[in-house]
Amino acid sequence: MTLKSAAAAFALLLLALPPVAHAAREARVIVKFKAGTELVTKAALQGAVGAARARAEALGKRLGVAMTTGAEVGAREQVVKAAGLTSRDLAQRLALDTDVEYAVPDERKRIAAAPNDPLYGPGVPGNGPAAGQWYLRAPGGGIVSSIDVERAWLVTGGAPSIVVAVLDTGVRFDHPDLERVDRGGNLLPGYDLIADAARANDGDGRDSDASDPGDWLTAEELAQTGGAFEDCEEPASGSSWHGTQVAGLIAALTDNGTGMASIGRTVRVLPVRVLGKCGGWDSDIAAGMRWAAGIPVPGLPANPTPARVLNLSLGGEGSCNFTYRNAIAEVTAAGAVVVASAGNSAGHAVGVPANCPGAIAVGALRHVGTKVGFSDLGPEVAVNAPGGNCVNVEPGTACLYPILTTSNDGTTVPGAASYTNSFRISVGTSFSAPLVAGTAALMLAARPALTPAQVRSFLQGTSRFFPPSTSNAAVPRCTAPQFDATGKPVDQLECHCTTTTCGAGMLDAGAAVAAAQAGVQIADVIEYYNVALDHYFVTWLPGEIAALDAGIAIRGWSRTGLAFRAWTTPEAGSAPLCRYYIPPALGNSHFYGRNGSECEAARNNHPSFVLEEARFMHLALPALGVCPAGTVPVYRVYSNRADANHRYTTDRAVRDAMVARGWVAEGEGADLVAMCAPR
Ligand SMILES: [Ca+2]
Ligand SMILES: [Ca+2]
Ligand SMILES: [Ca+2]
Repeated sequence: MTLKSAAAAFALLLLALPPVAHAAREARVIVKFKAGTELVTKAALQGAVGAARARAEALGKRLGVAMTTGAEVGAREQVVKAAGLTSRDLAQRLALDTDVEYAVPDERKRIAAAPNDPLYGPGVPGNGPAAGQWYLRAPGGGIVSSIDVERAWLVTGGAPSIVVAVLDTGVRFDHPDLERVDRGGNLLPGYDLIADAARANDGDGRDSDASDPGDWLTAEELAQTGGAFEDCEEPASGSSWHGTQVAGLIAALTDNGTGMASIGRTVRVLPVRVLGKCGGWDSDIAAGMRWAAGIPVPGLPANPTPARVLNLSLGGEGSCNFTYRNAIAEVTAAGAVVVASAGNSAGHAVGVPANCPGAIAVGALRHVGTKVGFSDLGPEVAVNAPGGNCVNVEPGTACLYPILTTSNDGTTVPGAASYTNSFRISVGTSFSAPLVAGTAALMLAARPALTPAQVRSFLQGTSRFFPPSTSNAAVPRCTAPQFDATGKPVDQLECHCTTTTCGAGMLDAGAAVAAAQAGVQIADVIEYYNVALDHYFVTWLPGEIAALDAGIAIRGWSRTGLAFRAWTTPEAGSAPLCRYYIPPALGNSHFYGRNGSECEAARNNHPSFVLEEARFMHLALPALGVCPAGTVPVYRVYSNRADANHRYTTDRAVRDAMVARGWVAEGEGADLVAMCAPR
């Protein structure tokens, strides 16, 4: 090629590139290479250290883009960078290459603490919240959403073998209510995954010191042309000590006569530092997730203490990408539970990575059990837990229900160890997620063999009902995330939670850990018939069965000879059935709601129905009328009379005979299947 034609080709290449909004911006893309291609095989000859660079350079040469390598994310998965085009454009071009499995923009995630709006604003230090650690105690005294951890502690006080990874800003190892394991504390060494030294704020890239040096941002840093934070969208702020705050809720030293108590008591926290100044990159977060779960990440030493639970109190807007999908699938397969905060955009859609398949997305409740204004919501939410709310919102007045936790006094570099309080508050889905992560750790301490799917199911299947929408007419019911005419998300502040917007219910740590200890239990559900009433009734409760059989306390019932099986603890894939008593005027009968929405409808539309059991038993639900493997259809027929009665049976012929008598089959699909019972 002559000099002249080289110049012409260069000019063409420049013209071919799309215009860029910000010349200084560098494209960052996470790329995963296909296995066994010539490009990958050749690059592997450069050894463990050189392979990523060789892959980036070879692919860049092929595309005519000067590409450099960034951090490694997983096997054949890495960051690549290039100047002069956007991450989106670079990802699109890379995705077209035949050697590339996928390429997605590497985006920033930020801490999910509540926004620093004036309503949540800071005040003067020195005063604790009116109700201390209200969020941990048994509900009562007008506090509805607290998680009843003392009941969980009757089962277990945790175990040092259960490790919870806190993927966050690092941690202050010098907090006397946390402390390193070798000094009698609950903090493992962990790792610092932040590859970018400016963002890391500790003078270097990835390293073995996960301590939090502070993540403050100055107006000067943000304004500096060509500086590391030129494209940062966050405002100037002091250091957050966010990782220390999250870690305290999970594993602050408890019963030590100092400071606060934690949920996990003796479980251990693995600090995995992925957030620094102006948040953190997806690439560092995904690499940190793998490392936390004990999955090898190129360039990092093996994790000697793999975590069973990963807490991600972080997120950003958008949909789940391949990087998070893969990372969550891999860590779940390795046996780790992924808990993520739903986000704090005032009722917009759940953020990423909480909206990814397999993540347990946690929204936030006020102390009275309604959705707190800042919390996001939607069908991806698994369960809700307290996230802190102030009630008093005048400047300078005490916040009544913050989530008190360990922190640090430093506004930039670390200062004295401290606790958040009514004036330096912690509120946000950042703090509801670790309440779930800590509960999951206790569940695993009670029964280490639980799978991630079982942990999710037990958390959901033992959660308490949200308060009925009739409890405060001034508060609207939550709806699915809304958008205005221009497609912009609409805020949805305090609202009455539903099972389609805030998950299965309110976290009940006591019930979840008790169920985990019991493990998967199955009982026979026995059917009875009362001739005088022409009513059917089913139960698995041994005391009730004995009373019905004796016919003394409860008269007139005899066994039909039919029975089916049901889970009495929330096995993975099952849905809880509520049990309502319909009073004499409306039927003198019992009704078993087959999922959250039927139970919700019963309590919102029929205030005279008496809730006897929120989670009476657990059955699987059919998908388009088809029951999952290992289960058999349960049919439900309704008498269609004033004395409303239902019959539940696994016998299709019995169902058809009832329909012939004028009863109505209630179910889905061609066969009208209502539920599915274990074989
Ligand atoms: Ca570092
Ligand atoms: Ca470090
Ligand atoms: Ca303590």
